[in-house]
Amino acid sequence: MNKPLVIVTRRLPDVIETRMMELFNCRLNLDDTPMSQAELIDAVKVADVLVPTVTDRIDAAVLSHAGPQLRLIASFGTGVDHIDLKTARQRGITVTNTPGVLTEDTADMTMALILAVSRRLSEGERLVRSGKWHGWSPTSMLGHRIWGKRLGIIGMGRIGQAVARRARGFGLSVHYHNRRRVHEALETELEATYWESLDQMLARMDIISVNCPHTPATYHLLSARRLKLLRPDASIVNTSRGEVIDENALARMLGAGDLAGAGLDVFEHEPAVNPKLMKLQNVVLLPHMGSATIEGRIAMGEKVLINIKTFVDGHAPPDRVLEAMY
Ligand code: 8YV
Repeated sequence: MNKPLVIVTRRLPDVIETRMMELFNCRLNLDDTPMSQAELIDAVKVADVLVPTVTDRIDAAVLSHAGPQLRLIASFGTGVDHIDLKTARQRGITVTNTPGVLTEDTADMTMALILAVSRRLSEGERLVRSGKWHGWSPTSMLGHRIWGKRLGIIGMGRIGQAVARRARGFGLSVHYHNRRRVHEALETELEATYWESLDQMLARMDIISVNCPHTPATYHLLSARRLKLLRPDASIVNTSRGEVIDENALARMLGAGDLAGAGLDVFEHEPAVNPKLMKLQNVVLLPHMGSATIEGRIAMGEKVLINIKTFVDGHAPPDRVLEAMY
């Protein structure tokens, strides 16, 4: 491929866009609003390489319009649930992502949410900003100690492991459920206890952290039935994908006091947030910012550049995504 046409759906860090324009015939979406389906269809008709983000739904309908020149979808992000991998494979389109470089930032955000929910940080800040704080009292703004509590991690991939390492420093005991048990040396290093049964783990934890990808198998993994297994004093944080939790059931339980709290960085229908969640005090709501660091975004962009460059030079890109991984 000679100077392939690369269409980038959202604005990326300046340094990445500059390099992208040096290397490729690059078309940027200058107004940075998420592309409509019609715009995505126009893009796949002409692009040799598409660089989408989580806000672009690259489904079978969009891909059915792809011209034969579209050979690579180099996604800017780790999660690939917005891309129909099967249809891409059937059409001979390679898909890449950006794993590894947002692990630590997302794990930091997970810990931030655990602390924010347990120690009521958002509520406290709202109180101060409201002007209604009348000073210290022995009984006000009491949260829950996290030291000595049990953390159940759902999904012990890179991010789950990074959460586990941090959690030990906060005095949490680490438990996990995963499709496959991790190897013994890693389990020992993380001091993590494996639960083959998700149901049994849920019933025993103080805090649950969702760190698995969204796939057909994990859609509503935390269903209404499973959420009811949690203890009423338990809380839940999610820095993965909203679809892993039945958000309506979660909102109902939080509203009824059947769960202590939740910290959510992701939602089922982003950017829409369930209005029931909006009304609750015991919920911390963040705008999908788990990986939002300057360093992380540049590293993600560099990965996208390497994936495209390697591919157009005729080699296997380092971060090729295969359906079998999900
Ligand atoms: C990214 C994410 O920023 O990488 C992911 O899977 O969820 C985010 O943190 C986003 O996907 C960018 O496309």
